[in-house]
Amino acid sequence: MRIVTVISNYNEQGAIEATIRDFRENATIVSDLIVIDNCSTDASLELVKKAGVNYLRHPVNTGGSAGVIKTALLYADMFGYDVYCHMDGDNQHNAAELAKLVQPIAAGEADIVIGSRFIKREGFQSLPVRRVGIFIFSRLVSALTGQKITDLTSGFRAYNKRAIHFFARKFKHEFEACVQMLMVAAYAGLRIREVPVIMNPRLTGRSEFNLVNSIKFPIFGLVSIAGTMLQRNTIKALSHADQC
Ligand SMILES: Nc1nc2c(ncn2[C@@H]2O[C@H](COP(=O)(O)OP(=O)(O)OP(=O)(O)O)[C@@H](O)[C@H]2O)c(=O)[nH]1
Ligand SMILES: [Mg+2]
Repeated sequence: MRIVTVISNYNEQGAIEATIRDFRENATIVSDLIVIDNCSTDASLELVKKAGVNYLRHPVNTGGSAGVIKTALLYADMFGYDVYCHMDGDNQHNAAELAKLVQPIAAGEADIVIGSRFIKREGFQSLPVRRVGIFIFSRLVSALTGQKITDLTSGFRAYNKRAIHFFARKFKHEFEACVQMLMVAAYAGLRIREVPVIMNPRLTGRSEFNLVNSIKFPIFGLVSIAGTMLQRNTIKALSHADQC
């Protein structure tokens, strides 16, 4: 099984070296590593180069982390990887737990595996206001898709070949990585599974979660739920189509 782990980086000069070091020292899976840089303006890309890691750089910032995931899915599909593991560049995810994400895929039990911090409820649990939002939207998406999800904003995920190919070649629309991506995946017949993980607090840099986004995310979340429900049959048909 060929695995690629992608570290998503946007202005993570305070954490990217530690994230790379964590992967090199603690990952127990055999995996290639690449950093996808979303047009950082700080010194983080220089640190990636200094660490000698392969990298791709977007020529413009895509305005959010989903852009990196799209590039990663295309990259994994193009180079024929069986699994794409995703880690954030802010050192919130633990490379030692990558094996837990890959295990259900290797066993043929899941197409997308999410590392959830809300199963064992250990480690960083996010800010209270955000936790409430994650809880409500996770419940809503679970009810609408019939797949149990507790941590739909977790970026710590693994995708198998079927999931990679679907999002890289068949579903060509823009998507945001939380609500919409998981609903689309479920409607496409992809099996989503969660495993318990421990996350760390963000110690440096700037979060994607800020006052504007805390108002925007729930509104966008509801709009994407409604929009994705309307596309349900099209998504199903796409998942059965052979052609790109
Ligand atoms: N803010 C932001 N982050 C991006 C972007 N592109 C990639 N990222 C990366 O996406 C990852 C997730 O973003 P975070 O802001 O940490 O989101 P989060 O983990 O949900 O929020 P926190 O728990 O507050 O860290 C980080 O590794 C970022 O470096 C972008 O355009 N904007
Ligand atoms: Mg983070």
